[in-house]
Amino acid sequence: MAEQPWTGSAAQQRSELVQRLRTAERNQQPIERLTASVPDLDEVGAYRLQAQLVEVQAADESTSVIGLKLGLTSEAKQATMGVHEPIYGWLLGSRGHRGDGALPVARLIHPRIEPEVAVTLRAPLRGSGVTPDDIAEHIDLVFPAMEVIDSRYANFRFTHADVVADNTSAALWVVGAEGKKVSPWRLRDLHATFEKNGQVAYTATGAAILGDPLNALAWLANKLAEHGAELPAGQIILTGALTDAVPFANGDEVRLTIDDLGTLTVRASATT
Ligand code: OOG
Ligand code: MG
Repeated sequence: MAEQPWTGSAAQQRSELVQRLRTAERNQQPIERLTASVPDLDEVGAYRLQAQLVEVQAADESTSVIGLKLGLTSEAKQATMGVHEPIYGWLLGSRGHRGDGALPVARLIHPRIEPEVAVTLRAPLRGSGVTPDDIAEHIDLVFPAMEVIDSRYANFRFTHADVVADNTSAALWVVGAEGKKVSPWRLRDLHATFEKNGQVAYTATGAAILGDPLNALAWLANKLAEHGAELPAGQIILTGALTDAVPFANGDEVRLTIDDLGTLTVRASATT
């Protein structure tokens, strides 16, 4: 039997919006934010577009989701991007690596890189009502990490719904080769130094992340529960940038040093 006309057109509109983002990425051609043409795109609709976009990306790259990321969990990021609410997205196996090395930026639109803390959990955690205490009990390892973001929107200009649909600007990720066992209650006090080409760009402590990375992870568990999902065990979870991002062009080298966690150094490379 034929689909209800309205069902068909809603699904069709979703596919068309996902294709806009995917085409922008493939052609390195930024687009106008989706909400300019679909002003009623809401949070639920945006996370649905995100899931569909990630499915298409994973299929195109014969890869799968290997982790999760939080975004806009620091005051610095929220102020710069003009969106005052945390967001989450997905990390693909084909788009990152462990340890120091080169990150391929040649196929990106306007890459920026930001310092992060990553964790893995020892057991899955399902919301709702998850507290920072619950998160602390579940954390296994902690890593220094970085994320290359590359909004598919012109000039990184977007609303909350737009950036969610764009898988939260996710492009590339890198996580330290070795995780450390750190008291979860120390995360907020860890001091981070983020350098670009030998100059300190920013410093921050873990408290920059919603007061404590444990708060950000609790938010994530509870938000995932709204969408029928859980925090997975063993997967990488980026807790959101500690500071603003910096432009990351071919030849740039950035280094992140975090108390107790060590150093991570990457450079932008034109080769893929
Ligand atoms: C959105 C993604 C933000 C973070 O760590 O705060 C993010 C953006 O800034 O384009 O990943
Ligand atoms: Mg990030």
